[in-house]
Amino acid sequence: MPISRIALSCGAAVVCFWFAVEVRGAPYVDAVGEQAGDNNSEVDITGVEVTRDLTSLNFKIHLAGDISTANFGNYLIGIQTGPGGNMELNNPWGKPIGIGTGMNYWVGSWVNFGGGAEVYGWDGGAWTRTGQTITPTLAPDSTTISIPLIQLGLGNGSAFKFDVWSTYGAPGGQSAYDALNNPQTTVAEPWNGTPYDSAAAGPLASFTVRDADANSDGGVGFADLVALAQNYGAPGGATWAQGDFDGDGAVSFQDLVTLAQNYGQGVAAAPPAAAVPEPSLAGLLLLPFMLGRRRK
Ligand SMILES: [Ca+2]
Ligand SMILES: [Ca+2]
Ligand SMILES: [Ca+2]
Ligand SMILES: [Ca+2]
Repeated sequence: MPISRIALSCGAAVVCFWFAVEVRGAPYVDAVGEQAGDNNSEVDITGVEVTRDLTSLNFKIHLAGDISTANFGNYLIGIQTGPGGNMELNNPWGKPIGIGTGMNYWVGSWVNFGGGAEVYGWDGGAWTRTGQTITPTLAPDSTTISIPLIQLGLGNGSAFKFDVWSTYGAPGGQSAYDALNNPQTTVAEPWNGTPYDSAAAGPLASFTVRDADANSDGGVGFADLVALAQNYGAPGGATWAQGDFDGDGAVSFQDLVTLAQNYGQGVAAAPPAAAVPEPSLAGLLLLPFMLGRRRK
């Protein structure tokens, strides 16, 4: 019997304590049909999923149109990790798009010629490439850019804000046709290079990198425990989302230790009426023994 089913049915007294309120990180959703221009749905962002795995931060950018048919779209990500970012709405590709409160990293990607993505960091005076060119995973209506965490200076507990933009590569100097954090048209005529500031448009999206955060919602809680429990004992081939937190493909005691060490991080406190005790480290580590007992 999967451990999760034991936990969910409260079949064992100890496991009944393993409920906690999690901060749910729904996929980031954008309006549809509000992009600048009439029929260029390949630059109409409909949503973005952000996930992490052992080594990478993955941005899956969903578009309303087929990016492989009219494959001239450019898809950009601006990331604010802390003070000291670029506040002048410029970036390495010379597009008047940025975050007026500071942009520390900038990712530019294209989907023609097989696709590619470049990551740059702002050092206070200039943009500098970090790492090699990344090859996005392309689908008719999405492009997924997997960025090594180290290229963004991110680790366990790192929080950042971001926005995702669409535009075109040629002619140069064009502004944002769509922006994830704006349900309205960004600027009336982005082809004329009117600057676009995401900080002025509204609250930026945010994400927190957490070890053992299987479902990438920024917290380590019950849902992550369930993901691990459902795959506990897998000898190989498991993913981060399935509870393999050290990248060896197995879901084992070592992964459970990582989860236990991070359990409760980024998870909202339960309201008083529904308050239940947090699971203890010792309680979590009893999991394999309980599983063994149930299997007999
Ligand atoms: Ca949109
Ligand atoms: Ca939008
Ligand atoms: Ca989680
Ligand atoms: Ca593992």
